[in-house]
Amino acid sequence: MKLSNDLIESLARQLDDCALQVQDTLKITEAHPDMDWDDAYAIQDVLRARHFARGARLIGYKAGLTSYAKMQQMGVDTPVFGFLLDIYSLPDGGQCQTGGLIHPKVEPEIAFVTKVELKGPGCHIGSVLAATDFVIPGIEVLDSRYRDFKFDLKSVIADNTSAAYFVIGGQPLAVEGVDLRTLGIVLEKNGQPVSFGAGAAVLGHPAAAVAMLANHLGARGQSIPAGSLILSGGITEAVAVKAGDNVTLRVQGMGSTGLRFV
Ligand code: 0L1
Ligand code: MG
Repeated sequence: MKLSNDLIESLARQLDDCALQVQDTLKITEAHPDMDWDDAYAIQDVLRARHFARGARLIGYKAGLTSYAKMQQMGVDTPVFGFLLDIYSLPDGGQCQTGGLIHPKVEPEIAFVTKVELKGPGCHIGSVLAATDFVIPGIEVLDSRYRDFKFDLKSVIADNTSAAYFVIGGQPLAVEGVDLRTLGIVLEKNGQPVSFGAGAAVLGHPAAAVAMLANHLGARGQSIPAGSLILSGGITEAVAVKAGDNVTLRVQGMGSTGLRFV
């Protein structure tokens, strides 16, 4: 680690304040170019502890930047991982308040719900499928705290990978009943299809992203508990939204989920 504990605390507070005050900031590596991966995840850990102190609860994890479309969109070359809290969850078909967000975007995802603990190292697609209770369509609402979504990997990890909200809905399916690689998706904004894709866009198989997450956590002495919700990453690039927009994700054989931005 390159940063002091005090600096890690202060950077987490800076990012937390940005979210609470709906203000953006420059990516933190501008001022701290020497920070390393452990520093980035340590800042994320402090951010999570600040949420816990306010009463939020951990409900799962997310993998981000897991598709080549997203990596290309954001100019990076490797996935990142973050946490999901109960306060990020929105009701299916419900409202998302844009007043509390800086510059929201949405992305279509396959969400996994686990039935047994997943602990790396050594997790692979097979272990993830064996540990999955069901998969379900999900839309993640991203809101980077960085100006114009301009960040590098360490900055975005510290910022909990731009997590803001998510919705899941439609038809949950057991993984035995679905080939997640060929699963087709359509994301609609205001009734118009705006992006299309298939599950294989996420690292060849969305379960590969969950395996990477389990191995990442395992390297830090952590695991994915049974009953966790995991967002496996955007299948397409993210789409900007504003108040007045309606967004629907349709997933082949799994129905749809959606949000209204107000
Ligand atoms: O879930 C994601 O893929 C987000 C990772 C962070 C990058 C972004 O804000 O788009
Ligand atoms: Mg995502």
